[in-house]
Amino acid sequence: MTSGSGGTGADYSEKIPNNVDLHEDRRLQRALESWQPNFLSWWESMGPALPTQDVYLRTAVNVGREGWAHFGHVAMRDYRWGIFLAEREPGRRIGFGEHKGEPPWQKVPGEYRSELRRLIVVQGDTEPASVEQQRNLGATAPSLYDLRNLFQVNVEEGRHLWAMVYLLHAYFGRDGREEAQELLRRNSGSEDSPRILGAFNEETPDWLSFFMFTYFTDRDGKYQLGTLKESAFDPLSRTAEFMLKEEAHHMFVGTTGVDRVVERTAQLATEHGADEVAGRGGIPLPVIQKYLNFHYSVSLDLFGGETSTNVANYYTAGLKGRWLEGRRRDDHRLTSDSIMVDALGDDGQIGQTEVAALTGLNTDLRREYIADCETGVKRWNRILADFGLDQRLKLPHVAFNRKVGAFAGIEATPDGERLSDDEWARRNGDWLPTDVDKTHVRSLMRPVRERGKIAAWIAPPRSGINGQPFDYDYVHLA
Ligand code: BYC
Repeated sequence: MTSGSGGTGADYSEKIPNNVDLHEDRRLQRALESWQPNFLSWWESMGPALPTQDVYLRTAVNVGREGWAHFGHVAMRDYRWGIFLAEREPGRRIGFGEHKGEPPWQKVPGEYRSELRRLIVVQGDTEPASVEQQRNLGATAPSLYDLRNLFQVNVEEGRHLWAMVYLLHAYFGRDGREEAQELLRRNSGSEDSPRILGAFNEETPDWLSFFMFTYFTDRDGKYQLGTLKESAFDPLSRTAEFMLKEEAHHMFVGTTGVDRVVERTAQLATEHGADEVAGRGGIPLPVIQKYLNFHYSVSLDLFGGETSTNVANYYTAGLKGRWLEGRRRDDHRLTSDSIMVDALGDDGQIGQTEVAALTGLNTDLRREYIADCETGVKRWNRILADFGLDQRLKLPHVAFNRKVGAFAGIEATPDGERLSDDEWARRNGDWLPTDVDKTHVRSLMRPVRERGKIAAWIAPPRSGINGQPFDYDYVHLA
């Protein structure tokens, strides 16, 4: 592994691997070293429950374009969680808002301190939350390959927590250190101290949920990190940039995971008929659709309200930009622009309304996200078409099953027709997983731990990890 802290390589001789010259700031180093055992005890008690000897994992060693990761079998508790910022971009300028054109900030400006801290805390809170949600999945992995991918996602979410904790410790003094403690205290689904955002308090009890989560919810992460990468606060921008690199694999796990479930279902449906899929140990397409509906709709909530003064303020201040801000053909200030956002009309009907572009920025980001989600649905439908099947998957309407924003107070069908509360109560089981669906899916989740073998409800992957074959010994169980 790379050693020495010159260039962009990580210094692995230190207790906390990093490329931020941590040893030059003894106070900060000591503060982070005293948080480290708390992190490890959180990992032991809330992280992956399945005991393992070692796992074939990727560890970040460099933030450059080439050769940034090292692959090898490591005991998970010895994983080197480190602090990595992407390289500083010489001559970078703030790209939007009222400070557009000024140099980015290397310190936190006093007037934006609390907003910045809040954004970092919200982002940081999601990372350990997802590890907690996925804690028990190891017990039912469909193959050693999938088990390894789960653990890869888990250790990297742990590293993303480190990324946010570094910012809190390095730039927010005492209250930053307190927030870092709180990130380990809140827990997914806890009655007393739940995680901050809705989707991160939901269960991930089975592998279909895991693949949907990594497809839809991790993809919210991609888009939110994309906006933080634009931030005028340079350390946040550089952290987000490197996190996005790791995030790509998480979405690969989701995309190909759903691919493989759909493929297996399609295979069983062609061989035995659609009605026979469940009987033959597969997951019927209507159940896949319900899981999709659920994970997509709770992920839409993660973008906040259709209109938000918070987001307008974040943008104007330069804290959070738009997705691919540099490619937008406008003035990057948006003070006199407008946008059509999804809204509930005065007549109570689902429609659109025109608002100031700044307050509509959550909608702008959500739309970028929705367009990206469509690409997944297209690829899954191509699999169905290739098998000669007529059924198709589909994203539900933006008003379906929403708990945040313009449609939080109403109910709608996946086609976007308004429903009374009574009708919703009667019919939501047609669109969202019922207890019967969940029990069936869970009953299929029997672990497969033999090299090269795979559970009956999912197709094997096209290839293995890092050039290794599918039947590689990705995980040595304890
Ligand atoms: N649940 O003004 P509004 C990831 C609150 S995922 C509960 O419309 P804003 C990952 C909101 O806080 C990416 N509460 O919201 C994925 C506000 O409260 P206050 C995570 C919610 O601020 C998988 C009020 O409702 N990163 O990385 O414009 C695995 C009014 O809302 C929710 C970020 O989210 C909700 N869903 O936008 C691992 C980036 N939504 O102020 C990791 C940082 C809203 O009235 N966060 N509320 O008390 C943000 O940019 C913004 O805080 C949000 C909300 C986009 C989340």
